[in-house]
Amino acid sequence: MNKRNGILFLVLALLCVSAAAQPAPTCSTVMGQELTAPGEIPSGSDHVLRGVIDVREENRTFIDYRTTTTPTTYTCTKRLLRAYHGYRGFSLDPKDRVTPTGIATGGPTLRAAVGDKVEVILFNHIDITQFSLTSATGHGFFGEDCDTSITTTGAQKYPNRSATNPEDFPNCFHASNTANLHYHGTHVSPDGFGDNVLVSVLPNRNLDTAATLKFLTDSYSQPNPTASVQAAAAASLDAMRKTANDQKNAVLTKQLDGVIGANNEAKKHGLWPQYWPGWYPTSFTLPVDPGKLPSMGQSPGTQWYHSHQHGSTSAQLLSGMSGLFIITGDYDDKILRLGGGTPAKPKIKEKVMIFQKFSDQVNLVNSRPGITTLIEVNGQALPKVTMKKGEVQWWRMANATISQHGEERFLFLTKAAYQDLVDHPEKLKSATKYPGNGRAEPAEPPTRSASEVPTFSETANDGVQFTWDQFDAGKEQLQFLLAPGSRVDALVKAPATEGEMVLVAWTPLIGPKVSTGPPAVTDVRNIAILTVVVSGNPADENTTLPAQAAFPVRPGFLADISAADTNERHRALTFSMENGPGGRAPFAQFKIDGKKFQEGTLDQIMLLGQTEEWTLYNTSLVGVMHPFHIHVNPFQVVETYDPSTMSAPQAPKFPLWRDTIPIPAAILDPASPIVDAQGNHIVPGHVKIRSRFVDFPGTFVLHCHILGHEDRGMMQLIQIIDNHTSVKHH
Ligand SMILES: [Cu+2]
Repeated sequence: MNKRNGILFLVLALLCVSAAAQPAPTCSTVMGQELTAPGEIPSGSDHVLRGVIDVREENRTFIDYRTTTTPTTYTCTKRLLRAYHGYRGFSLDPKDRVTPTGIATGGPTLRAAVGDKVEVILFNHIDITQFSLTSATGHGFFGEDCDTSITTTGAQKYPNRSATNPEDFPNCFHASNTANLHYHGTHVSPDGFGDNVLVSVLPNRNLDTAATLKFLTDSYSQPNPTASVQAAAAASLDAMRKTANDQKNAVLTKQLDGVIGANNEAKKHGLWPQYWPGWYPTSFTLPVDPGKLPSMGQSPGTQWYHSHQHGSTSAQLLSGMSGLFIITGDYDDKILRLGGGTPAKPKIKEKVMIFQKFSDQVNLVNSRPGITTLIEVNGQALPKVTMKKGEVQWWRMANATISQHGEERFLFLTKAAYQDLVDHPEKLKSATKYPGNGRAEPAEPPTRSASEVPTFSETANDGVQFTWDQFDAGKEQLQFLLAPGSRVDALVKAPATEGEMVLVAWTPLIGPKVSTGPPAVTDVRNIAILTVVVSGNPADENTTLPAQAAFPVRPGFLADISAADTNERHRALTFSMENGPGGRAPFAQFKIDGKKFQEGTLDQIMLLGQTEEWTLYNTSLVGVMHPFHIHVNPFQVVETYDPSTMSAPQAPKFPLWRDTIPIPAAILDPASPIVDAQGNHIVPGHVKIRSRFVDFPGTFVLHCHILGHEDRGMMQLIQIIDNHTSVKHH
């Protein structure tokens, strides 16, 4: 399965968009090659997905587009990155490895059906001498619990604390060597060995990995292994502490004392231990449709997984610690029959794509100026997708970047229009308008038509399928919107004429001023994702979009939630970005309801089985749309208000199910009575959502999916509690 391992030494000059006289460095990362799918860990014939994800650091290459050189150039960069190495089965044998080495790329694609069991063992073998030993526990063992970075002159650049910029633990970048797994888009328990993001798997290079692998493999066949697995973890943490003490590593010994103490404290209160000694076994079943509202099943669709260690989610995703999780069911069964094929032998081509950016930066503050990391696809830079004239392919795309804009327009440009923007970058900038309301109106993309570029007919958002009416109303569009954390499935139809087109993430310039908003893109090459080459007549390829009879039927558990269903249970949450020195985003304070994430405090408590309506406000001015994400249960978006484009809130004709929704940014309006923390009169943007908090009581989080915001506090700890009890009083 190591398809890309052998494809080395690509000459970057293959890409005719790059300037002349390029150096031709050798690079393990392929550029301009036909897109290939990541290696997969599928379910077995017994409906159990068994796999190992091993976190290790490795020197890996990726491709940057560099604007500091003359001429500007694509550059192969080699950095020490942490990575998810994937293995089929409970194995660490290289013959079972499905992920490449040496190339910056995501983890393996997990593929399981609704109803299947998922058993994935996570190992953390990160070398703590390579990645800063910042505290996972925040007990002040090091004097500085946050990751630090220095300027080129040696001054401390991060944290750069002041009265308005406290950067207090745990809401600062930290614990970059500690890992876990979040199964984003799954409807499973957030507790125990489920989709539990409240565990921290510590790096443990001294682990007897073979013995641990055997122990965990055996545990999966035990009827009730929790107690023995927890006992083994406690013994393993004691062994880690003893080793640290024997090696006279006082700092690590002290940290492990804190870890063991925290776990003992949790145990005393009947809570799940937070800290794990370099390993963690996941075990959950993807629930089938129970056919009984308000209970829900697992939506078949394009889900994904990623690291969710608070303080390091952004750095770890930039390292590549994310992968696709394709959950199959009736949805894909129907779509794979398009054009007369079968799911086993489809005529329609299914392309899975994970969009990632790569960087080794410790945190978001010390990014190297002049280098903008490209959005790579499946670890490939500017890959090529070949299509026949009029062919319809099925693209399943997950946005694993940590984009600072909150949402982007993904659209195709003709090669000629793209080249024109390469040659005339001033056209991007001069077209941007600043209406003076705290937002910018970015340049419109060049005009294009369905006869020139591929169209998108979306079949699902965030791994939740559309109804026929939703699909039919939104067919053959020239763009789709995609936020970090979100997914889009679309039937992509090639134009009837031959040619080459470039998919771009259109965010040329956003923000009140370039200097204070999120990083502006001034060169179209920094937002190019892939090229489509259309050539030849279709022979056996699918060329059809589905008719109603062929379209998958949305499961009953995804029935629309009405206002009456919520029974007047309303909440309002406000996402704010309070600017620090200079108003620059890296020093802003990221809050929900005026507070940063607080350990030990539940900010929202919902009752199991209840349906609620929440209004999510965004008071941020610099054009940033915070993508709201909540674990466990998807929600339906029933109202949107973007004050810069709407005179009143709008209800969608067909409310979409999502698990991540960007909240439109605020605008300045002197007549508004609403005043933000900086004293500006503003009109906030908002979305209204409805959700059923069903099936799984437990403790989990909601947060902004711009993960640099989450790491610094834009997150809440929440709980669903079961209000059924055996207590009687009569
Ligand atoms: Cu945010």
